[in-house]
Amino acid sequence: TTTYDVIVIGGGVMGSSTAYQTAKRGSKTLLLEQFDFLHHRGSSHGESRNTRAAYPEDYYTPLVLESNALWRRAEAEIGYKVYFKAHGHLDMGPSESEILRAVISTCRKHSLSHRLMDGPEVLREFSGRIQLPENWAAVYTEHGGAIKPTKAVSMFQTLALKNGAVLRDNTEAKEIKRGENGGVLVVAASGEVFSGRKCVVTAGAWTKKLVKTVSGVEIPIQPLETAIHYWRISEGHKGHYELNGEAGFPTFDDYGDPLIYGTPSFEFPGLIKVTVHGGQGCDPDARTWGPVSMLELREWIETRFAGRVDPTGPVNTILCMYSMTPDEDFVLDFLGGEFGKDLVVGGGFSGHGFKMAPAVGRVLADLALNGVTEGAELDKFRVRRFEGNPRGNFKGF
Ligand code: PYC
Repeated sequence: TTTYDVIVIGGGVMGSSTAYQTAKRGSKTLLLEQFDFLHHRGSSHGESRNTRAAYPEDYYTPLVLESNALWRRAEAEIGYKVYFKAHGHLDMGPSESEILRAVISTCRKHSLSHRLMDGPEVLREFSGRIQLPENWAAVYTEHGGAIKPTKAVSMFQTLALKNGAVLRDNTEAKEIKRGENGGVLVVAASGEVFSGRKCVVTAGAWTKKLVKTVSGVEIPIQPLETAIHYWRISEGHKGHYELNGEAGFPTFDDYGDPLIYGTPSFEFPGLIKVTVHGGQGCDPDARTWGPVSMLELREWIETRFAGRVDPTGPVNTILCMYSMTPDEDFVLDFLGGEFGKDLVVGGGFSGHGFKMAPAVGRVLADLALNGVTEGAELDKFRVRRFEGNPRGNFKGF
């Protein structure tokens, strides 16, 4: 039987990017997905994911900047685009807030050119389309854009395949065990057994369940059901108000409570994405698919867009899942225990990881193939940072 160099479990964006990386380096790679490839039950489907480099947590910025270059490289290899630039990115928050200070400090640390603007400046810069509350300010950087998620996953899978990877969907990993001569054995629900020297688990909202089943280790990665809402842009005197990238509209994060974020209008003409960060705790195998509250969004839209977006209700909604950790930082680490360095976990992307998938794939491939990596502050991403507090202190979900 074949022994793979690397078996990647989970064919969402992180697993597909990892499989692309390992296959491109000449490693015999198997990518397993429990459902159909490009399914809509996880966190990697839909029309857009934001990118931004000016993170309050400065250790994400290098991963974003590296990913921006890697998105371009993968696009060149496949021959189509998945990354679309907006007119920069705007972070809004109370003028004296810790979070805006942190964003500015990140910009300085990583030499990102940025502009701090007060309310009237924001109104002028964005032609009266964004209105801040009193005593609020905003930080503008050029690094804003959106990635087409389903297309991006398909791109990585195709590139992995072109580089010799084997891709299997509708193959659920039920068990991961030690092989007799080292390495790992992955047992599928069908009973089929796959042998690998290394294994990478990138199972998204199923990561906690799978890791617990195979090792007893409970990583506090809480699946959340979330909804991404699209709102109708009102008619201006020349048709729809232009809230797209070409007309100078940014991606944005509003650091109020709750955190509200969105993209310019480019995916569905005449609609703009405005949505809330977070969601409701769920079992990924028993979801409610239920209604999600959006009261706070209506009021936000009414005031922030100065009447240019219809606040009555979203006209389109896409359901999705988060894999939330208590500190909203990722998990990129060896599982340890009996698996030592042979089982790597990439999970807990907490609703903000997609943009970094190329760098995450690079890091997970490094860990699996070389046992070490650089360019990522792994101390922030350790499995064991939750020890002694296995349920974590979730930030309010
Ligand atoms: O990925 O930029 C992001 C984001 C912001 C809020 C939720 N996700």
